Amino acid sequence: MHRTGPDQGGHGSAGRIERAPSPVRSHTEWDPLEEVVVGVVDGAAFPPWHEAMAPVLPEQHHTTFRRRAGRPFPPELVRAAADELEEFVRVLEGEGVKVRRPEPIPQRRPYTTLDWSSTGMYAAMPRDALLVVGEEIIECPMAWRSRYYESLAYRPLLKEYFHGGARWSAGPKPELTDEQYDLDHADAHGSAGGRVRTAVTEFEPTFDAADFARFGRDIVAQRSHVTNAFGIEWLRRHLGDAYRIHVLEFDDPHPMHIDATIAPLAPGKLLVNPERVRRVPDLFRGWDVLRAPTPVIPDGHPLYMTSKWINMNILMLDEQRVVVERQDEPVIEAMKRWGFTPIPCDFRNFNSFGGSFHCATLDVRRRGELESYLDGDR
Ligand code: DAV
Repeated sequence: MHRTGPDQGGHGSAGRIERAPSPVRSHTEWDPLEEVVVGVVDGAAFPPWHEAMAPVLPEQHHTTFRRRAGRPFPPELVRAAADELEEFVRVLEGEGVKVRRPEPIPQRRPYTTLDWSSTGMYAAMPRDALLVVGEEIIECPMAWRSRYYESLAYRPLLKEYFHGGARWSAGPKPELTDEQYDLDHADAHGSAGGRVRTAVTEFEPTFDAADFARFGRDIVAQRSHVTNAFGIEWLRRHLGDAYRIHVLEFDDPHPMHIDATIAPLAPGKLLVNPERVRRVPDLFRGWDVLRAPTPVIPDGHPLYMTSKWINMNILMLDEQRVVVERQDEPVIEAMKRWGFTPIPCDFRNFNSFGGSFHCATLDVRRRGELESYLDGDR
């Protein structure tokens, strides 16, 4: 394969400056990270209750969500999570990564469409709202009404990246009318093994970026309670022939976001959730499959929106360095055993908001070229 390195086509740094590359450029989850967006928890609020959220929120927190709908997350938790985000930013900067932050927008101000009204949630998880594929950054047509305007917090960055040469696009803005939801999803609960009946219908395309994992020319996707087949097909056609989207199904009765189910660590190295990946898909033939250690997050610690498998939601800084939760000894030890260099950072309070290091970030730029890494399907 012909490889075009950043230094080719010119002599020394002068040549590089003449061909200023797009500020957005990322093909994988593991190439060397140069610039990243880290979310914020400022103004984070419980969204208004909507039945489409029921299949993914842990059942023990449903009453909390119903009771506190539209109200702020507990201020002490917001403060603790914000402190952890600051530590995370320092860790990333210390490793030479340029960190950008969204501009907080009002989350509790009501908005309406022709059909419904809602308030927002937060700008904590850029991984959900925005998808970077190569030099393009895509605003996702998210399925939750409370996330309808979430990408506005990133607009100053999106405009800057566009002016710098990035491609900027957005999925078709969904109406999110009642036809978008299958609210009679009683059998969506606990149907591991069978096909999960999801909370979203095929009325219009919806997807969250976190339902896609990038492996160069191959992108691995899942259908979920927020990502429908229509959304995946829209993305497939939008990206064109340079990419292959593979839709996989896992043993997960509550699918929403693929990044606590599989996590590519480096070429040929895949971290998997041992409960959800019972049989490794043929696509990964020849890859080392590493099983995430059993989570150690105590039962008393509130995880409002995720399972404890958020322990495997790590961020690769390159094929070696990986940011891991400081208290998660088993993950730290496993990473060392597998030959990686874990960089610990406190993040447990942030975890309560529904994600960890991968969710809280969006890699804007990683060094590296567009290549193929998955040959198992050919
Ligand atoms: O528990 O699998 C992880 C990702 C949330 N953004 C879970 C959800």
